Amino acid sequence: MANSATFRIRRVKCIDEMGGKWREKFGNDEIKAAIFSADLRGSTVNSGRVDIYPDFDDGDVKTFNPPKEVVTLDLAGYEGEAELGFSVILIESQIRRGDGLEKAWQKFVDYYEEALKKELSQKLSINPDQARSLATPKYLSPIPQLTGMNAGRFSLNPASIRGNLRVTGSTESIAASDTETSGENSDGSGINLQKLGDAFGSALITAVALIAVRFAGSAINALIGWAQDKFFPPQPINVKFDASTSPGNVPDGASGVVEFRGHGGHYEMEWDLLLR
Ligand SMILES: [Ca+2]
Ligand SMILES: [Ca+2]
Repeated sequence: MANSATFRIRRVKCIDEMGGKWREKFGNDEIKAAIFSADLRGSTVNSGRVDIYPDFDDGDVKTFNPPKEVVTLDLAGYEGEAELGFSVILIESQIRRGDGLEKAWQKFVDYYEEALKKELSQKLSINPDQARSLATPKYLSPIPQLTGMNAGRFSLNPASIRGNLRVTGSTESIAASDTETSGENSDGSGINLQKLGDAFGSALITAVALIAVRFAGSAINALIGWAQDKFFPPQPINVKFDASTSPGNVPDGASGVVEFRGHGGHYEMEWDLLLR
């Protein structure tokens, strides 16, 4: 069973250096990247500036072998079809760098917390602090069956078992109660943990989309205004994958290429998601 998903950069290609022909002739691009995301237990993650390559010219490709590991997300024992989102920012910075990345990160966190609060209050009537206290390690794990007749983890409908602590008078409820951490917040007794995981996932997808919209196109100037370094508009990556894929593998569909355009430049980044 996979415990985590790690976003990795496989390679970055400079299709067109930033600026016009004069800048391209006399200078090269010093490229870094930053990735924002959040895990299935409600923790936001920020890679900070990740060095890619300091001297890109047209056509240059920086390949990481093995791929460069950037951020790792806790899957909380989830084994179903998962969806995670990543906000990827490409940055060109040479001598000076400003606080644009820190401000972009704060925006991302604000969007995430706002979306999470809304999801939780509408669907579960709890707040983010309560949600995080319930999101214990592996809280989304399928619950093993206790009886011989139903031996095998998925002998009953997993969706009805997983984390549904309201079911009573059945083997599911016994199994569910047994996995609840003792001394847990008492609000936990009525919470569907699958819905809790869904709320964290939805808030993440919303935050990734909002940061892309907020800083798309000309609005990127707002971000550049904060920074000495140059930002490409943040690109959203949403990836759906089978979280039951064996650890050590990249699940089907959990890889791709994302493009960045801005400041007269054009780059592409090949990425994947490794489960562990
Ligand atoms: Ca150019
Ligand atoms: Ca050049």
